[in-house]
Amino acid sequence: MAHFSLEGKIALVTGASYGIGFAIACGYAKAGATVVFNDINQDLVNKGIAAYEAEGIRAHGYVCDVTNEDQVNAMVAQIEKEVGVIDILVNNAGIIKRIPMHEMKAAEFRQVIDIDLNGPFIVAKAVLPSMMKKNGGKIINICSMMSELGRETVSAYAAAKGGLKMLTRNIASEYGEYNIQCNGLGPGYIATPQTAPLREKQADGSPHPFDQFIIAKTPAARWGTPEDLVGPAIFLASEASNFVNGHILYVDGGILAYIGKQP
Ligand code: NAP
Ligand code: GCO
Repeated sequence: MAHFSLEGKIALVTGASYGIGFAIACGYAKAGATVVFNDINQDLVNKGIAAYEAEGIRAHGYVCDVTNEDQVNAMVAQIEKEVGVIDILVNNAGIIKRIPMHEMKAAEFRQVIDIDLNGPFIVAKAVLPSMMKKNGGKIINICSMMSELGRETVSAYAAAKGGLKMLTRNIASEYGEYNIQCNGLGPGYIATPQTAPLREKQADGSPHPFDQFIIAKTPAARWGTPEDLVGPAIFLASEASNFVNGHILYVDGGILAYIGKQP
């Protein structure tokens, strides 16, 4: 359907050598977009390019740390020169540090905020001028359950993702008149390298307690997969969402709606 087509569009997905970003970028390519991605070092970029090729996708990869404004500005200029003006930005790159707040160093807190909140600001700021000039664009920020909820050990991540929710709403507010839509995608608990520690089997082979906890908290009674995010991500990147702005689309199997199964 034309509404959901990304034909002729150029999409930059940050931190997309693997994981959620990679799945979204593959979905965008299959919907017709030209895929551009960055990652933190050449090794990851090379691995990413090979992974896209294995999917039959010719992706453009760049080494760029999203927290470094000079690197980001140089990357966007290089993309515009080599590929074209970016139509769709997905701020996906992110980290998490699971440390009890009273034990977390300020430098560790700052690092999470820098990558998960300052990074999306820097990259969105870099792509806005061209989107404003062509009077159109899509910015999609990868938020989280922690944009709404807290839990033990993730103070920095929750602060960053809560801030990212409001940055999303502010970009929507400030740039809607340029036909730029900025929305958030809020994944639930997704099986990727980032959550692997929460799913590791116990020494006796039993499931990780957190694994069981998430199953009980999710009406769908399963972890999400990166592929569960692809359709919603295409929706937010396509013309089908041209009047959706400042919205956080949670793709969580129902976690936020559910008190949880009685033990
Ligand atoms: P992941 O597997 O850890 O992948 C994150 C990617 O971002 C990696 O390629 C990572 O590179 C890259 N990255 C980290 N710091 C970067 C920087 N400074 N500049 C550029 N790239 C950088 O994570 P994921 O599970 O796919 O998550 C992707 C996004 O979804 C994150 O924003 C995460 O917070 C969010 N999210 C994840 C879940 C979940 O359950 N998995 C749920 C909700 C939201 P390295 O390999 O070098 O670290
Ligand atoms: C955690 C998890 C979560 C997920 C995701 C949930 O430790 O609680 O890593 O934060 O990554 O953000 O939406």
